[in-house]
Amino acid sequence: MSNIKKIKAREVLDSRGNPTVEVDVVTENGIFRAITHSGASAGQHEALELRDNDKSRYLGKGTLKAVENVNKIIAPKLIGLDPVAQETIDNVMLKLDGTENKDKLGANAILPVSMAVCKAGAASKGLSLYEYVGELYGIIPHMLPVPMCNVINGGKHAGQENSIQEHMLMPTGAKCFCEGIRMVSESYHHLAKLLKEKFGAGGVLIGDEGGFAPAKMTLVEDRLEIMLKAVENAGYEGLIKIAMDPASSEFFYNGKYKIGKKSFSGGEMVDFYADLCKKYPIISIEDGLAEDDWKSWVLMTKKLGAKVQIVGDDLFVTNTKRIQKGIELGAANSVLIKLNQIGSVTETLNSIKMAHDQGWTAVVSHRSGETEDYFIADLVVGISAGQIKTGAPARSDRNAKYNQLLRIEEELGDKAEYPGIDFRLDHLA
Ligand code: 2PG
Ligand code: MG
Repeated sequence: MSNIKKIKAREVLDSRGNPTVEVDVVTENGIFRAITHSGASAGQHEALELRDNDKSRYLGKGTLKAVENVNKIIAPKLIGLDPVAQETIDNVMLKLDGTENKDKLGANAILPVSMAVCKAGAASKGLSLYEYVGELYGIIPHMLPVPMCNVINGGKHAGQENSIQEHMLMPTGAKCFCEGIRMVSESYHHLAKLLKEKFGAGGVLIGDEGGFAPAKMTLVEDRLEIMLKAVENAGYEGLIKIAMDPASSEFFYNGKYKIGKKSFSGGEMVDFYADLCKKYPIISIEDGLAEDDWKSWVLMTKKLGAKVQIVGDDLFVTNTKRIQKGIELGAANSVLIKLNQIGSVTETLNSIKMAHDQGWTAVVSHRSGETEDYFIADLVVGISAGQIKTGAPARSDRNAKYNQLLRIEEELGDKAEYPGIDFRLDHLA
């Protein structure tokens, strides 16, 4: 038995230079550390991210209250517990909070404790984190994910209003994860060259997720075309497909979607995507519609769902209540999974289970504000999700995840699988 001896939280910085919460859980096996992440295009229905709102520190974004909630309220209740009791420990924290949206303690207090406990639990059992997550989820994991690499950043991640947020490459034609990440990395460098030729240094400015943010390229068609040209120049035509996350709640005003100077109804947005899918090899669209525009989601799933993965992010916020509603309505066929949207490991696993039981896919995701913590890499393998979205293959906050996946693939050796173009098949569930 190596029960929890000590829990200590502190304020550290994330990839955007904003404060976030780091937690150490100490057991006889050592110190287990986790850091929570933070969104910019956050959904309205997410669990609460507690900020100090003290304008004299970090422009109001300080996290000292959340740190104090860990050190003074959560820690005393967890000392002495066995870290392998993940569900019990998460439930203790949920009870301590007692609100629907973690309004009292903050998801940014509860989640890093939950993640650090999970790492301590893995060590107690002598397992790698992905193996232990597999045990919690009830499977023996061996599936590496197809990465969704966001090589052109827009919207809130690039300081641009009314624009599509994420333009991603998915190396579905690779034979294994390490080949996939190499294909995307090479394409990324070819993209840099093309953008520099076109726009000079301004073309290779970087957004929050490590992708380029060419401000002058206002048309989505132009952005997709230059990405495909980069893929072709790298020699991978046909082997890399496209995924998009418009993050459309960010440009939805009074019932209308506004992209640049154009204005669309929900139905017109669906037609806009249908048209893009005819022209380009798009295989996945996330948040094509706004977080409460259920009717248009249903329409889009009916129209495009057979061919295209329709992923709900702000729509579902990793919350089983909203996923259940989506299943009943037929509003999507995939759920984006973000730990801090719901705020504990157990609840995250429950959301994944609900999606998988329905035959839907689950895409494990980073946030735009990330850190060196690569928990999601182990999570995605542990649940055999088959897809991860964690930014461009650039910047250490993003590559920390890809690098951990390379290590896991090496550890799995011959047992490692890579779904490639079959990433949507039911057997992944
Ligand atoms: C998204 C995410 C991550 P953010 O919209 O899917 O890419 O962005 O973390 O800013 O919500
Ligand atoms: Mg999103």
